[in-house]
Amino acid sequence: MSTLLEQLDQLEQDALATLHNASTSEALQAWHTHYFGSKRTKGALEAMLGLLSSLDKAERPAFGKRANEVKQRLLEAFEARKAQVKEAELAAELASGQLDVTLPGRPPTMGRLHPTTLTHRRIIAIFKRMGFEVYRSPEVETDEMNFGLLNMPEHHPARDMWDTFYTTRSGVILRTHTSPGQIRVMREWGENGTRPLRVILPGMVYRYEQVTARSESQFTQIEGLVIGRNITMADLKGVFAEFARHMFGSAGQIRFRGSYFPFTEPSVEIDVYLGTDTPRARMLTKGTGWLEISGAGMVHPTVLRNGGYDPEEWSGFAFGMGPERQAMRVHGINDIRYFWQNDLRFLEQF
Ligand code: FA5
Repeated sequence: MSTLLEQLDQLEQDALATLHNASTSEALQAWHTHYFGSKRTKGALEAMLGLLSSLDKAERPAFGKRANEVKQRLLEAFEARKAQVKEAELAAELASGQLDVTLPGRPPTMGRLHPTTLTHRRIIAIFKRMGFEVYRSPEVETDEMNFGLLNMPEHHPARDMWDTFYTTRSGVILRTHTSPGQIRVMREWGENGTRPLRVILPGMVYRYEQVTARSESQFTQIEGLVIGRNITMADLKGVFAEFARHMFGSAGQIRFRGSYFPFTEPSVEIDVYLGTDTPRARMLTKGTGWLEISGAGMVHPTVLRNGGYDPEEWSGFAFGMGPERQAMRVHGINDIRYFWQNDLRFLEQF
């Protein structure tokens, strides 16, 4: 017994002496591993405890108690030494001048809004000033909403106007335009066809079509819908002209051109003038000087009826505009593909 206790005393003395001499974090770690072991190795203290079984039963409690005292003492001494060494290391690092606290910090880089978001905000602000509310409708739509209820029953040839992304779920598609939102907002906010509406519906649309400098397969639209008792084509022209004045400035010219959409009658398309002075303008306008920015027209009676309004009593106009095309006119962007390529050199300019 006495020899084991002596060995324990000796271990304690040795340990305290080597701990005192350990002056780096690495040396401290090595010391700790030597006496207390690691995941893979047994420490010296534990090895000694293993000898407990070789003692007489009567001697075991005294040895166990002493071993615990040694363990506590060593752990406390280790923590104290660790704090001293850490402080000394920090002081040495500061003194060696490797850390220049006068160096300016790195400023965090600021994120910014996407040009499409900025354009949407600008367009929405203009329409809000004219008393429009904003309605959001889903990007994943039913065939019925996107086509059927907009006066394009199955097999209607006008469905070919939009090349559609179909999903694996029958009757579910990615919307090709924001117009299905017309039906949704009439049904949801129209109070069974009794409430006049003045809304815009912004959002992403998808078309399985050829990507060119003026056409993307994923882009945004802002739909507009006004329903009231005596709404006429003159209201459409007035609202759109007012919008264009704010968007493109008083020098910006727009024109209305007769067109066809199954859900409006009569229908028009609206162009903004880019001119033909530069190769870019000629390319984007196919040499005409005019870039199409919106489809529009008087809401078709069938569509009013599908939204819950009596076409004998109510009339309305609608439009569906392309914000990216307008941003191209406002900022002189010559290719629509820049919008969704995520090239920071482009995006950082806004
Ligand atoms: C439509 O999508 C109709 N829903 C618009 C409408 C709404 C008419 C309400 C009547 C009443 P169109 O396919 O022409 O129409 O698209 C409308 C606008 O979206 C275009 O004028 C153009 O500005 C923009 N646009 C169309 N296709 C693309 C494309 N591939 N890439 C970028 N912008 C596009």
